[in-house]
Amino acid sequence: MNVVTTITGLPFVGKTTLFDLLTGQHVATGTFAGAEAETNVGVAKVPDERLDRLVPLFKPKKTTHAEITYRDLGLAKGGGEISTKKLGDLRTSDALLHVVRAFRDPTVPHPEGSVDPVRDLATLDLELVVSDHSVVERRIERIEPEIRGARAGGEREAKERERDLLRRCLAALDAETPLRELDLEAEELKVLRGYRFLTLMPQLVVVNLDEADVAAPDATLAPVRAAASTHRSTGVVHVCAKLEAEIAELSPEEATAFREEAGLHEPALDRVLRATYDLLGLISFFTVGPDECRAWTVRKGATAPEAAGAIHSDLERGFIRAEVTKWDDMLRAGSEAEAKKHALTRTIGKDAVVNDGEIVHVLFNV
Ligand SMILES: Nc1nc2c(ncn2[C@@H]2O[C@H](COP(=O)(O)OP(=O)(O)O)[C@@H](O)[C@H]2O)c(=O)[nH]1
Ligand SMILES: [Mg+2]
Repeated sequence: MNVVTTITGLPFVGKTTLFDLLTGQHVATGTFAGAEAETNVGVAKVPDERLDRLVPLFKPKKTTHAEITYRDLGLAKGGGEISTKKLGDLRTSDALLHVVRAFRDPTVPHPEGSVDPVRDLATLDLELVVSDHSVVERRIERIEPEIRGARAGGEREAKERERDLLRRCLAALDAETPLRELDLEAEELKVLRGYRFLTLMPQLVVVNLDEADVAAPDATLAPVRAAASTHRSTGVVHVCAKLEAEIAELSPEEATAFREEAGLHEPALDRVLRATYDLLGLISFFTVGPDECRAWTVRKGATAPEAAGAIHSDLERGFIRAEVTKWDDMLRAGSEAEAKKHALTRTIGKDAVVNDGEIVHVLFNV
């Protein structure tokens, strides 16, 4: 599956800097007029040590990591206001990555006049609530005549149920509660997903730290974590986009030395990508062979045919069975033949679930 994450946040918080880091692009960052105007799209490779360790075993011609598509939407209309059209553009995402500024740099203007990540988080969250609120209001207005016009019976009842559900949403939004806080049945969730509500989307809050705080980030992070923890499907990670951008220019050896000195234990981008995976409930499985070793993305709980469908629709349509081996069992066995010999490979049918880190070989017939 192709996961689309949209980067949001107030102007000049480091969205484009982070976008460039994630996607390896070089879109201009800065505080000049127009820096916020464009929408940028790029792809990030999801780092996966497991896949990297399988490569020497199979010596494939090609290695393909899983990917996440990132979009960088400048939200500013000017004067710190957020453009309504851009808010609408957010609706086509699977998740939102919300950058909040915690770096102090006095040369970078702040639309609110001071650095306060908790306030900024609330400001943008409120924008999202307001945007969803207007969608719900409009839909309720339109659904009433539809109910009157519908034939009595199933059709009318379905519309009435939808209206009642939308009224529940309206009440939540009136109380400034994001829709992901509602306890929803699977069927209700399906109806609401169709509206692509912004407050229903998982949100990863990325705190963009000051260079001086990277070694001891907890004091800055604690209040943001406390604010975010009141919402479901909301994660918090930290980066220092500026430092990471500087590190990205170094050789691997220099980068490692720099990280150690600065007290950065792990590349921040790995953390962001992994957190996005966790937040969306995604897992990776692998296919291996002499042509290609590759990581694929599916939702947790995907069945073997669904996983096969991520590779190609023919594999799902003609699915017979799959042979699965845990990646580390394969590594220990040394080859597919040895893994089979030691009973490390099992055969699964169409109702079985594929797990994170499994190597999957699909047998199919179309
Ligand atoms: N000091 C400091 N400056 C940063 C950091 N991240 C971004 N900036 C600067 O903030 C300005 C705005 O960054 P940009 O990525 O264009 O922000 P955007 O408007 O949210 O896309 C640029 O001048 C960046 O160099 C950071 O972590 N620390
Ligand atoms: Mg920008």
